[in-house]
Amino acid sequence: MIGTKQMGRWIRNETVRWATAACATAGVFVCAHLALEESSPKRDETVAVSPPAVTLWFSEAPQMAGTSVRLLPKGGEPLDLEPATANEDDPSVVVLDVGEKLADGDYEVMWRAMAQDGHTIRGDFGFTVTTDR
Ligand SMILES: [Cu+2]
Repeated sequence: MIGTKQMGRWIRNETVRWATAACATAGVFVCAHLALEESSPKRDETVAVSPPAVTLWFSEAPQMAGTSVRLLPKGGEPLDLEPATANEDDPSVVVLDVGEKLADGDYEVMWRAMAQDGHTIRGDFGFTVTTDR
């Protein structure tokens, strides 16, 4: 005979197991709870002013220990910048200070974020800086 208490624990364990399995099956790019919702610059955006920062809005606060953002000219080496940081008021917002004026051209943002449960998601997107017009 299984007690009600044990049953409750069993259901909880099964729920955790299934949630974990769903995340794992979907692969590293999809995690049900952590996702990139918005960015600045946006994907494929052309900006007329060199952006002072690359900002990523996530669906929840990632673990910064497993989160990184790199900015690189298309086909080039990542720019040597200070590591991205979480916004103090809203830790689901991750900011990479650019700190220097970007030359006109195509750029790529490569990011990785670790969810509170340890799952890692990653992605990349590009934007273009065109100031001479
Ligand atoms: Cu997860």
